[in-house]
Amino acid sequence: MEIKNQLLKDIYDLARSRDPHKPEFHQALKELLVSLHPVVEKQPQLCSRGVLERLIEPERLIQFRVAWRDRSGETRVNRGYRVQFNSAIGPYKGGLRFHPSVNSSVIKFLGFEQTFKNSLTGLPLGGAKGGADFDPHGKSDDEIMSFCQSYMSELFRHIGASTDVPAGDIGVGNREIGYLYGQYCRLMNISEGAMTGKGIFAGGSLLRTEATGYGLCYFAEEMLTRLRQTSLEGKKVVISGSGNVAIYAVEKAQALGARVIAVSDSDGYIADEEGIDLPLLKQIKEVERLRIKEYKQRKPSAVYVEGSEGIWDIPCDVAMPCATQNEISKESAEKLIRNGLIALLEGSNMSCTAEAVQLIGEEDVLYVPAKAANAGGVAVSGLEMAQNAGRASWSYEKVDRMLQDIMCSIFDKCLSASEEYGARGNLLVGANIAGFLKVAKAMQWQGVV
Ligand code: NDP
Ligand code: 2IT
Repeated sequence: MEIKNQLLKDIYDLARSRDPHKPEFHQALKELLVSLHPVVEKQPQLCSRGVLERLIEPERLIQFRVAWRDRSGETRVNRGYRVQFNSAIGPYKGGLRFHPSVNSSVIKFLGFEQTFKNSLTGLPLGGAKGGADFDPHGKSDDEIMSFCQSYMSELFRHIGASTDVPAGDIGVGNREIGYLYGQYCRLMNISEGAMTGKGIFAGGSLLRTEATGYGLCYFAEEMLTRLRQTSLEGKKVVISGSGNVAIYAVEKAQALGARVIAVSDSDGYIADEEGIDLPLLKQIKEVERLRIKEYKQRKPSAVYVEGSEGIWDIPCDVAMPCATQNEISKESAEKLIRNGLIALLEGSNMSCTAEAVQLIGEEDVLYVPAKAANAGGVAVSGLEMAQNAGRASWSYEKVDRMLQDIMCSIFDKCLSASEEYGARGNLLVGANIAGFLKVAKAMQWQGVV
């Protein structure tokens, strides 16, 4: 993938010279800039007033110490982050990730991507991301609570219902949101929706837990119907990961008649030709918080293989990576294509390496980048914010209908932008352009700030 336009090349070089050691951020930036070539040619005025220079620079990047005490009374210190990337179209919005791989490059790429994803939802949400290099694996419940409280003891001064609204991501689920939000309310003497993904009994929205995985499948169904005159019914689907996004992608794909034959975690993968046993998966992952290997113990007919990348060797019609960034290498993409892949939808943010994206783009495979495919999670977060602001609580059916409408409208926006800018059916180009246009127009309209 080459950046063709000189202005866009200069922007990329500027970002790299300013932040030479942020490879994930460079990757996400390059992927966007490559797609913007026709916009710069057609509407150069959209890039005047330094819109691109401003867009690549976060409005604020906060880094802080998180000190906490482990179960043996030892003091531990982690590094916390929040990047408030862009507020041109609404309050900063994006998840928190607790994982040892978190660093400022990962947080910046995630916050950058979030800006365009949130734009695609059609809701008034700016872009943000945060987290810490804390590893929740093997920690006791008390340790998790202690860490969350310490993390929020700094973050609380930077967030608020109309300022910045965090949510979950890798390693941050309903339990962690509870501890984080509890500490926020205590410190602020306020009980308002400054976070999403809250418990249903504390202002949370029905369907937020399921939203990302369900949204991914709603997008897949719409795309397969409109572009291939088929559906998920009867398709063989491989879904990586076994966390929040993966579990609810399995649930909705199965409900739509697909046969989901594999899931994974960072140690290895399970292949189950009979179709993944969803109640068993939920019991192991959500209730008992065990490794995916345990599935084989309880269902001996399944196969367990060490190493997570091997999951892409399994022939399938639809691939839904739902674990982490760059989980699909060029080699994995080659295997998927050779095995007859029809569609790949990114549930995880930036699932594919740049080489994998390039390769898939050369084939007749439907490819949906994360900013479009996994936008259902943040979309329902936006609906949670609307409910909180209106002191309302909507039914499951209402939120589900709205989620379906939002995912179908994101598909429409991607397809129309791809047509308008000369790349019909290229949903990567369409998502990047449609996401960018709204943010750029909002920034132009507000002047140089
Ligand atoms: P969870 O923490 O619930 O689950 C993450 C899953 O991915 C686990 O199975 C985990 O395995 C696996 N995983 C994490 N890191 C790696 C790695 N380095 N290599 C292999 N496997 C890994 O997170 P979510 O399900 O919430 O998030 C998954 C992806 O979806 C992320 O990319 C996230 O950014 C994205 N996303 C999440 C949204 C949400 O609402 N939660 C919304 C939109 C996107 P293990 O337990 O072994 O670490
Ligand atoms: O990557 C994402 O979109 C998320 N982790 C969800 C963000 C949110 O604010 O719900």
